[in-house]
Amino acid sequence: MIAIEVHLDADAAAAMARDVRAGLLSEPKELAPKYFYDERGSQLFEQITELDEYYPTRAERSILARRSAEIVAAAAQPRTLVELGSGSASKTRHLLSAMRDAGCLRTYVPVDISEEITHETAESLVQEYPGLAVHGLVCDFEHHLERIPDGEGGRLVAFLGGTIGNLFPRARRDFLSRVAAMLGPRDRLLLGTDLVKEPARLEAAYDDSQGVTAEFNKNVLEVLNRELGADFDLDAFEHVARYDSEEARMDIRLRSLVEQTVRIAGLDLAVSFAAGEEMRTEVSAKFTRERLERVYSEAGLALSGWFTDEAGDYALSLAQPS
Ligand code: AVJ
Repeated sequence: MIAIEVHLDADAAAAMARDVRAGLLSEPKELAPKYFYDERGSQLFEQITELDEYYPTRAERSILARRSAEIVAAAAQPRTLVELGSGSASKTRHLLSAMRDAGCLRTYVPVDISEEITHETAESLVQEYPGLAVHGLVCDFEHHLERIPDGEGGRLVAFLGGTIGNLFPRARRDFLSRVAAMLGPRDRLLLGTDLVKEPARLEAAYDDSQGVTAEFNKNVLEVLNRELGADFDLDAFEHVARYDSEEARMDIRLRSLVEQTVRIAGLDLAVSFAAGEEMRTEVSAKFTRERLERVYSEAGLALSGWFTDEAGDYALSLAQPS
């Protein structure tokens, strides 16, 4: 009942080196948020999701806990649940249970970058859901969407957690267009998005009083020190999290506290920072229903369902090919 395919880039290390070089040489400097998530970074993100100030994970979980049956009905009783960035699938069980209760559940397709977690998740789910087939894919789903198997009887393709917010507009449109191209007429996308709200609450969610988010942000420097032999001094940078209301996104940076030169041995590169210079490490876009309708329509999708938590802080939306 379990089949797992691995499509990992042989040259992930080379891709990282290329990315980091380009980012450090660009003006302003920039690093991609995917490099946050080594083991320590993943642990720190887990801690973030438990902070009082960081509401998105709890809000999304409460929508799934309360409304999965409605979501499954609105998605026309899909037989297959595909999950992009499945991880430990902790929130997914609400959807799987609703599909089981509706009598439509056949197959779960977790797509994740971690082979170990995908195996563990598959093992537990086949025990929890007797008869469930798991067809896992270990890959970077941003690049390997085409590998996702076709499903008879409709697929629900879930992309939860608000990770879409990390993409800049062009990358977001490209990604959603490719999702649209893989969806058949019976398939639906289920997308998690954080919503626009008062800047003070947004900024608190990304600059918590315990400093966990600051540590998470700085951890990317530790990743570069280890993977690329860099000599970043984490104490020479500070965490900056600002809401950009024009672009409707959180803008997260590391600010150099002093004038300094950092050496990245693995890239054979030395990079200078001015005192006060900021390097962007992440954006996290916030949406309204209208904005999301526009984003969908630019990608060949149409919004067909809208589910928020009681406070209206976060949305899960359904979309279908238009
Ligand atoms: C995992 C991308 C959804 O943007 O809220 C949390 C990452 N960064 N705090 C987000 C994050 C700082 C998170 N996502």
